[in-house]
Amino acid sequence: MDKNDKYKILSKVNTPSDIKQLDLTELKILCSDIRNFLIDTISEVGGHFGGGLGTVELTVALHKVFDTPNDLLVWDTGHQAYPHKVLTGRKDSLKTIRQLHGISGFLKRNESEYDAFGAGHASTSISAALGMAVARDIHKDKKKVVAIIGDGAMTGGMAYEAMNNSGVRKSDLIVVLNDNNMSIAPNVWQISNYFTEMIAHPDYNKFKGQVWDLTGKLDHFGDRLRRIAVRLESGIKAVITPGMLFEALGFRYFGPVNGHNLHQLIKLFEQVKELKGPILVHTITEKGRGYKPAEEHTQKLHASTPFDKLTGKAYKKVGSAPSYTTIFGNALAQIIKDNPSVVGITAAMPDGTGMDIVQNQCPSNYFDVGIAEEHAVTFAAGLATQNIIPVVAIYSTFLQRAIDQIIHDVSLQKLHVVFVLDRAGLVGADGPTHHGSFDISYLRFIPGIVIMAPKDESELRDMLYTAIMYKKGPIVIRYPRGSALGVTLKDGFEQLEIGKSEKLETGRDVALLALGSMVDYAKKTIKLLSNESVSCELINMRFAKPLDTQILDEISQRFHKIVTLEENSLPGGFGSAVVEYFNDKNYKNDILRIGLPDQFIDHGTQEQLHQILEIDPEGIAKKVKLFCQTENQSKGVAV
Ligand SMILES: Cc1ncc(C[n+]2csc(CCOP(=O)(O)OP(=O)(O)O)c2C)c(N)n1
Repeated sequence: MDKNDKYKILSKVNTPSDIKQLDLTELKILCSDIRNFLIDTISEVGGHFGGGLGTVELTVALHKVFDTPNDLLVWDTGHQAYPHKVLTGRKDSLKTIRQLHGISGFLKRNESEYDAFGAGHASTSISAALGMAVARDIHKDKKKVVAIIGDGAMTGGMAYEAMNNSGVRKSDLIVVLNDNNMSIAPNVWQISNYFTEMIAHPDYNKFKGQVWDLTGKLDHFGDRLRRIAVRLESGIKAVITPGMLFEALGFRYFGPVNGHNLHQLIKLFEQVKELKGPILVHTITEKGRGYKPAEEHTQKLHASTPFDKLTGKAYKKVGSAPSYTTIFGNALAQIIKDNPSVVGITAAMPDGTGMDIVQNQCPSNYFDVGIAEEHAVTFAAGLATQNIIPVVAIYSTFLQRAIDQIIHDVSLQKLHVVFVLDRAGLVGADGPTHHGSFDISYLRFIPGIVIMAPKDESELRDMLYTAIMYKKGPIVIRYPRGSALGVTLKDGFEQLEIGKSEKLETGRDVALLALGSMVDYAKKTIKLLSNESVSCELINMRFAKPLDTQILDEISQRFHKIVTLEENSLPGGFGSAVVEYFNDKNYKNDILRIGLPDQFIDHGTQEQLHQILEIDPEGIAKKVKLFCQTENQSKGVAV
């Protein structure tokens, strides 16, 4: 079938100006086209899926009513903005999404003038939108600012900080709460339960009609009418209006509206567009809407690798080893069964972190705190004061949120909290917002903290056990995204000595000090270099802090040339720690630091990115060979 026949209206739409003249019937066909286009494209190339299917009508209504890009749409998190990408000049490039040199899976200011604010981490939109609204007021401009935030992102504290500040400032700002009752997993938003009960209540539905008549069509009498309405109905209203919370924060609340009813959405946005002050529009949508397998999927197909369009099932990669995530989840569940004072904590990522295994096997030792990394850490600190051993599993990139909590609430008080950082290193398709490039740098300066990285999944199990047995304070394990190496696992666990490395190969010309995922790459590098007659010693360092200073002293004596290898940003990383130590000891060795460069790294597969950055075995071999051939490098060269 010709593409133009298949997407009848979408084929004629490239930018929001193309939808301004469309009537409701045509707009409805456009929505259906966008859905089919998303299903056709994302089933082939993979990507975030369910969120976008749920925001089709919302996106069309917003671009129909608002004058984008002059009016500013600020999407939270970003994975639900695929329909926005389709309508804003990126229809043809959607098939490149999340691929090397293709468009981003999230919002990106330098990708489109319609992306008013970059996103990837949750709960930022209201703060950014308020900043834009205040700037507009300073410039005496007229543009509208709209933040679109999901109910999952609403579990993040920053959203409330921003709402409180908006209520106080009273700038004109519209917040659309896209409530699909789902985060990635079912949402843990207490307010959402409240909404659900209230919305279903017959008294509420009867009453809502009356209040809406009085307050919904606000003109310049609106405030007065609203006050009267509130006074008249205060008894009932205090009990049953879902908007109470938002109104207490200074927002006028409109809703809940059916977020798939295009007519209702357009009418409502046209009305609230002209209102003053902070407005909250509460839309109820369904994640995965219009695609049966997604609607029925427990996670509403939040994201997927390429999948079969008929069944919604992802095509399976054959023969890959279990992921580090699964190995971790199983190991933690095994440990909890022997020691019930150990608990697992996730910040809205049960499946992503492997904590779903603990949830299934040891439900009373499992806590999902919502998208609230800061809270997760201090909650863990509280547990630790009462002789519970909390294991907090958070992606490296999201733990960035909680640095002060790690310093002030955990480390300063020497509380025994185990931090498990999945996705440490380059994550691939999610790109710069999600790479776990910085955790060694943002943790290493904290006094007393222990930071480990396993060379394979068996060592991950031992490190988890070691961390749980440690008892003396905060202890961190970082490991990469994806399949582990497929090594044989033993049944039990071994407790490792803190700060002790492991010598894996003895060599003559150069010492490779490798951490975590880089140990396996170093082994492959050594094979490549053996053909070039370069003989390498290999140390699995295991600890970025404390360093194994005994082995460093020994290596400094035996080798002039030393290479550090890590999958962390070079500034402040493991290699920097080694260089600091050598400098403090006045050792004069040549040190080459290999790791992630001091830049934000775009998206692509992990393999592609490693290759481009020359941190794959071939790239490392090239660098090490050159280093060995060069005399008298200055100390701590980074490449
Ligand atoms: C700070 C942070 N923690 C965790 C995540 C991972 N994450 C991505 S989307 C998502 C759920 C978002 O739910 P919601 O805002 O309701 O959007 P929906 O997917 O339902 O459209 C989570 C937890 C994130 N992006 N940012």
